[in-house]
Amino acid sequence: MTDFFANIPTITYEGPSSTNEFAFRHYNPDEVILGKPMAEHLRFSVAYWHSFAWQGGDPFGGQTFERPWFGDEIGLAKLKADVAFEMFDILGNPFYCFHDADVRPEGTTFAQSQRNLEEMVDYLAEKQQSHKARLLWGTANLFSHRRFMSGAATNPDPDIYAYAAATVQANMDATLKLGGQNYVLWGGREGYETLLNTDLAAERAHAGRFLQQVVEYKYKIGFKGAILIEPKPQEPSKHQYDYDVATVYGFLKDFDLEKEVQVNIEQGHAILAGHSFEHEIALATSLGIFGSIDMNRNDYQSGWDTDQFPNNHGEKALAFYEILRAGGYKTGGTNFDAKLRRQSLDPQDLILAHVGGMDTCARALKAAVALFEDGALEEARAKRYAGWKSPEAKAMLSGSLDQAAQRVRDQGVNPVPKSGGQERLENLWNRFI
Ligand code: XLS
Ligand code: NI
Ligand code: NI
Repeated sequence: MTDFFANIPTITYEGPSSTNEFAFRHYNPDEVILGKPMAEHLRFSVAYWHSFAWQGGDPFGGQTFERPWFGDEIGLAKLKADVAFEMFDILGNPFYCFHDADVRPEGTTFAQSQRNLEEMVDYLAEKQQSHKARLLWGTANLFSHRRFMSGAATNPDPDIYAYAAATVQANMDATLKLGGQNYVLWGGREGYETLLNTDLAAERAHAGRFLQQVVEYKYKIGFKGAILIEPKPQEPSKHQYDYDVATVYGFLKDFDLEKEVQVNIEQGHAILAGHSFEHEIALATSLGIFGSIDMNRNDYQSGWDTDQFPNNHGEKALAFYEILRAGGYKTGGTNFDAKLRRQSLDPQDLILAHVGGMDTCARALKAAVALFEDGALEEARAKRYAGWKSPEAKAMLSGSLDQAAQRVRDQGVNPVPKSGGQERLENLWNRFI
């Protein structure tokens, strides 16, 4: 045991009226709703990078956090893992996620970085033996080191493509070894700063081939989890190729990967793309590519990815409603891709941030479940489209444009506009929040 979280108790459910800061008021992991425990609906995960690797810097200032594990030695990386699993025990989150760079010191050569990763993967495997948290997904950091400044798979330099391939291979091996349920690719620098120096067609083709190679490698090593792309429109690149769910779907279709790859949708990225979180989830579920979510909250004024912990359950309820409608997560989960504000220096801030985030999501889930069980919203939706059940309506879709038009010419179809009833449904929705 380290003393980092000294005096912080294990967090348990005490119910909505509890005033104990170190307790859940809504997240009750064992409570069965819609036939399964809340923990299985939510599948919470902690992001190693924000909680344990990030040092508190922003574009105008550097490190604010002082953690006993900061530094480039393997012993410190192990201390970091010790503290991480202590936090997972305190919170009871069933999952965690990491990039290679979060868990191991960077070596001076690829071989040394890989040895460091392997040593840390063995250490994390031991931790998983003696603690409950498991790996939701692994991923490679292909964006922080200066070698990746012009991209990874989309880099103009083929040597970087090779380096990215070796890095992803090592991370997929690590994910397999730790029993990870998904492997994520977020292409932060797979994009461009200026079209003036960019061969867009070549970069896109390389990104497509790279993803095919990742899928081929998945089968080669027998990884049974899902491969997930995490869309984001920009930041750090001016323009990122995996802009949003619709763009990713077109890309997957283009490279015959739409049955092989799904998406990991992040709230803040949806906002940056000019969408709502629930829009991105609904689109992905309708396309059959929904995988997992990165849960956070974006600042609506700042215009960048602020990765705040969620604290507005009404906002998240719509997202969970879409996930419920689609039948819930399969391999995915609710990963807190969220970080403290840089002034939140104390160990307890890390715990309280997650407690609040988990409670916000649990409350959102409960609202979504209640609305779902009530059924009135789905009834109204079904009623709105009921006309499409008629044989003439169905026939239009299998026939030609001319046949569809004929109904107007021959039968004198004269449509009567009907109310969409939005405010009524908004009132209904509000009853459950
Ligand atoms: C950055 C991304 C990143 C991915 C993992 O904006 O959200 O944290 O989730 O590489
Ligand atoms: Ni993310
Ligand atoms: Ni993000």
